[in-house]
Amino acid sequence: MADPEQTISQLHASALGQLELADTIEAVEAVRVDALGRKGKLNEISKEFGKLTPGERKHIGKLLNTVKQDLEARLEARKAALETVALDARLASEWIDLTTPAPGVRPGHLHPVTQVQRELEELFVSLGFAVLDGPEVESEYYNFDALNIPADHPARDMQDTFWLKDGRLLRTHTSPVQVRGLEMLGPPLKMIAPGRVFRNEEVDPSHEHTFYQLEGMMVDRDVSVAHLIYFMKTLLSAIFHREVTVRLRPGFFPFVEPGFELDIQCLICGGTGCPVCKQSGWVELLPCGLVHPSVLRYGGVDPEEWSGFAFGLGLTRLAMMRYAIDDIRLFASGDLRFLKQF
Ligand code: FA5
Repeated sequence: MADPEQTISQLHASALGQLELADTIEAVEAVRVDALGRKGKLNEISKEFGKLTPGERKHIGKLLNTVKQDLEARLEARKAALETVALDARLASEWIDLTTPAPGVRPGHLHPVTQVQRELEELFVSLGFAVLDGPEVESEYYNFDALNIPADHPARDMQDTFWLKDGRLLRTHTSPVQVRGLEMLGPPLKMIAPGRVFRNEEVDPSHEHTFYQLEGMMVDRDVSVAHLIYFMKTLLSAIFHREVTVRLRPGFFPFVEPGFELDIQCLICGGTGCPVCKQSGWVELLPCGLVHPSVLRYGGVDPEEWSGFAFGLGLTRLAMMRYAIDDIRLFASGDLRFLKQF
């Protein structure tokens, strides 16, 4: 064995040199394993003790222990120093100034169509109407057949839609809730059913493929067109808070008899003609009529005893008129500059 004392002090010096350079906790640990680990350099020396005289063994053993203790202490000190540096850096980067005023809360708000819908719901609830919901994915039966629109009826072409592979469809109007409501609640009945509807049609400033309607229906004894007109007028004055010019003209829908179209004078152009009213000065808003006896029968109601009116308000169009919005596509555009105005 070469001079063990010299070897030990060389190893000591070399370990201290490496420790000086170690600038991470992992690097310090590597120095420890290299010098003091089970297979470390200082332990290798102990293996050679057999070759020493008892006197040398005692002396070298003591030296080895002192060096080990010294290294142990310095390794710990270096590790602690590095941990403090790491903690300081973390604290500096994650520092939060609790005295800084919080950024203002930026609350969202209801979509303009929802606002109009909620107002109408409140109005109709105050008039004793129930608010019903219907499925957006509807059966052909409720969307068409039960509304007196059999498969070969031309009225189906006016409401082309999106079909599912299983034969169901995205409802083209809220009218299916008429029959669902009759089945569920029976007469006498006053209900509205707001909701989203879908049509496979060309999109333009006044037509969307996805829009909102609000269905209304009242079934009781001796319900007449007079009731219908009263509720239509109440609805319009509640929404517009002012006189609006309307016109009532005959309209055909297989599920009402007689049927009407209630149009409102275009509030975008004041009736002079614009892209929203297609230059006609009028906007179709509120088709309505007296519930067809066949529909009452589909709903399990005897038309000899009961009669009713129904209407299908174009809710998205109403919101356009209410807020003078000249393009229906803005509603679903997700453009915050547009939405923030309401
Ligand atoms: C219907 O959907 C009937 N179910 C309404 C009805 C109910 C009549 C009860 C009688 C009794 P229509 O297809 O006309 O009818 O649509 C009703 C309203 O929805 C229209 O007056 C219009 O305001 C609105 N509307 C129709 N198509 C679109 C569209 N593509 N984009 C936006 N609004 C539309």
